[in-house]
Amino acid sequence: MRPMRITVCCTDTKIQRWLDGLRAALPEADVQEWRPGAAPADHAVVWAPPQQFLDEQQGLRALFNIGAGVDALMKLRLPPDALVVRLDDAGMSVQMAEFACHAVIRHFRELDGYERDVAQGKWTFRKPRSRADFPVGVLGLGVLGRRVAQALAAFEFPVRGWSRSAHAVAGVECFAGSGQFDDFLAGTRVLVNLLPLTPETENILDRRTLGRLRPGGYVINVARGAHLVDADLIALLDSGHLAGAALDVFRTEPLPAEHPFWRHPKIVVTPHTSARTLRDESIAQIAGKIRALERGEPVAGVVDRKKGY
Ligand code: NDP
Ligand code: OXD
Repeated sequence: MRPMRITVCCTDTKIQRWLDGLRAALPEADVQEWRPGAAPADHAVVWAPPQQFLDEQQGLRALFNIGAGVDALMKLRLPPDALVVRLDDAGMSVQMAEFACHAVIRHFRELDGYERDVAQGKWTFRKPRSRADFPVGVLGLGVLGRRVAQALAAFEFPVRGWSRSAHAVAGVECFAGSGQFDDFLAGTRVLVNLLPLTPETENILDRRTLGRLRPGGYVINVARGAHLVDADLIALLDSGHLAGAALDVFRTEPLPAEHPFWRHPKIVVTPHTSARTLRDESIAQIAGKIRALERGEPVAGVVDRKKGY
């Protein structure tokens, strides 16, 4: 019997480290970087593969995405019977919680203002603000959103969350479905976006929805750039309805040099770094799932192709 074949097709410049790690974790498998015309593999480990890869590898049993978001993959023609498996935390949720809490607290405690004051040699105080005036709303209560909501609740912010189906999360007021979206928004001042990008959620952060946030709203987008209508955000910042935004993801990445987000005084930009894929954790998770699938067992993190996440 031939050994199990695993093909790796990803844009990471350090692909050799993925190959070495997978070979060490699955010594029984034949692990190779994909090249056009390569032999059919059983499992694939991918990030942003070309369509040619998928067309040639129609017999795959599973496609392991080395990220949590599968939006780029779902736009391609996939092998019909392959399971699509996303990274299931693998060290991302704690990073996302750190990043989101930092962004919320920096805004709430006016740390940017203090930094400006100190740069001018000023020893000044601002009036302490009340957490009750800064309810935080988390869009998406999945692997990452739930962890973020709980971390913010631990800082005693009033926290609400919105998802497609109903959830119960301790310390979080939960809303579900389009029928409760406006109520969720109306009680939110600081919005953290952790939705997957699907046809239903694309452009969801527009003039109408952001306009429903409480006055002085703050937007933290750590999910995907295409959730946000850029011009609508800028209009609401300039009108004063929104106080600011922390943006980690963009429609075009890297963010083009001429994009107004770079220089807007109320926007903080980071380069898609809120929760990085951790190679060792990811390889361990993928190797464990490949072994489980080979034993005929179910695995977590399988994408529902109809829902798109
Ligand atoms: P999950 O799939 O675990 O969770 C998605 C959540 O969104 C679920 O609660 C789901 O609801 C909800 N949701 C999906 N569609 C809708 C809808 N139409 N209306 C209301 N709620 C909806 O994803 P993760 O938490 O793991 O990740 C979220 C996203 O974060 C990823 O898709 C990716 O785009 C982004 N990301 C960004 C990173 C970065 O570095 N900036 C790093 C990693 C991920 P329900 O629970 O009912 O299904
Ligand atoms: C992801 C990402 O989806 O890094 O994992 O954005």
